[in-house]
Amino acid sequence: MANVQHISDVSDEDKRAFFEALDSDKDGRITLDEFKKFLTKFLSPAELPSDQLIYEMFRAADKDGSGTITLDEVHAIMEV
Ligand SMILES: [Ca+2]
Repeated sequence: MANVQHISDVSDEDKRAFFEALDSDKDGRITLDEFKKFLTKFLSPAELPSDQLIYEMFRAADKDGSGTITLDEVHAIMEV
C-alpha cells in the first residue's frame, strides 16, 4: 500500500493541463482524432497502441458516449 502512487493525488491544475494538452483545437472537448494525435506525439511508433486499442481507450474514457472527452471525464478517469 505504501508504494502505491494514488492517481487521485494529481491536482486539479495538473488535470486541466493534461486536458489542455490533449485538446489541441481548444474547443473544450477531446475528439478521437485529438486523442490519437496526442499519443502519436508522446509515444514512439513501437509504443503506440493499435488504432483499435486507441479507440477502446477513448471509448472507455468517454463515459457518456458523446464521442468526445470533456474535462469532467478526464477528472473521472484520474480518480479511478
Ligand atoms: Ca478539441
